[in-house]
Amino acid sequence: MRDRRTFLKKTLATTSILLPTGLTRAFGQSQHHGKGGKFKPLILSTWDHGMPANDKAWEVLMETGDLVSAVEEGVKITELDMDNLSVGLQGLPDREGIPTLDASIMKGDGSCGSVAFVRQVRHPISLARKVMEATPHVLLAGEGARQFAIAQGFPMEEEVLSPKAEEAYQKWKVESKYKPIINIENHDTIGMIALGVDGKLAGSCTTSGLAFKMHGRVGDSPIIGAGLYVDDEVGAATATGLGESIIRICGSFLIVELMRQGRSPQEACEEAVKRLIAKNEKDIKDIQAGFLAINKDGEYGAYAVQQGFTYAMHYEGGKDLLNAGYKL
Ligand code: SD4
Repeated sequence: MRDRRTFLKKTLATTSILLPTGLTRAFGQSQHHGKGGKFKPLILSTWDHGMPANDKAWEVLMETGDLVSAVEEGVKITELDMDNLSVGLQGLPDREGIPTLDASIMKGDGSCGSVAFVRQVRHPISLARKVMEATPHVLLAGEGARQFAIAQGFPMEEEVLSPKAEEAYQKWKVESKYKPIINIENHDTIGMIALGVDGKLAGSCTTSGLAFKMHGRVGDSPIIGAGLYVDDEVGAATATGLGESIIRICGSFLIVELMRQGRSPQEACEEAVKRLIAKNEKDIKDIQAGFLAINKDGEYGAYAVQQGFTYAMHYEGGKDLLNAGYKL
């Protein structure tokens, strides 16, 4: 067996220095992984593409101080990334060949908005923000979400698959096997959580969901409490991976509640992974799911079911791409 303990130890080694302003700064790439590291402000995102998304979010945060705009603008970078096949309209389509998108956004005061099963909208995260700010609702889905987008002046994109998505879809159609199994090595959904210097929190999550899913399938990403949860009193969490397994345990809400009861972000993510494994035991070998969490003190954590979950972090004075610990 691979030496998981050593791996985790490396991931959890921590050193940071508390500055008098309440800001903390880390020195050196490997010195601040995992619990104990304290950063304010702090932005965390899922997967490698979290790096450019964090750059944008950081820039917006520094320019405007607006955490919600930071987490919106950050993930919009990923929604436009033509190499990303799990976020945005260029993502892999459902089994009918149609890309359908899910997204959510949340502030630590409980305001939130999301869209599910939405078509032709280039930036579902911005539509989710509109749901939060311009309607009395939390979640709009399908045709209603599209009509709301039109009413709000969002341009409607043509439903043409990106060349990469078209190629993958044609290959899939040869056998047309419906197996809602996520590619363990290659997820791309982006979840972003951010802590401002004032201790306020916000988060965003956006995805095209599972490749070749059933038409109408909605994952965890637009479900507040599953793919994303943010509470200024405690902290924030976001999820990536097989949405069904994450919804089953209300993953992000669970992590925030565990932190409320005193667990560190790292401990809370590990407990959520344990719970997820227990509730999805039958298929667990084929499931990947990963969680990210921060608390209001600027501590953070990450953990996944399987090896391979990376996350990006941006803080005062630096940024890193890190490997999360894993259970199996
Ligand atoms: C979903 N959680 O729709 C998303 C997929 C994902 O990396 O995270 N892929 O189930």
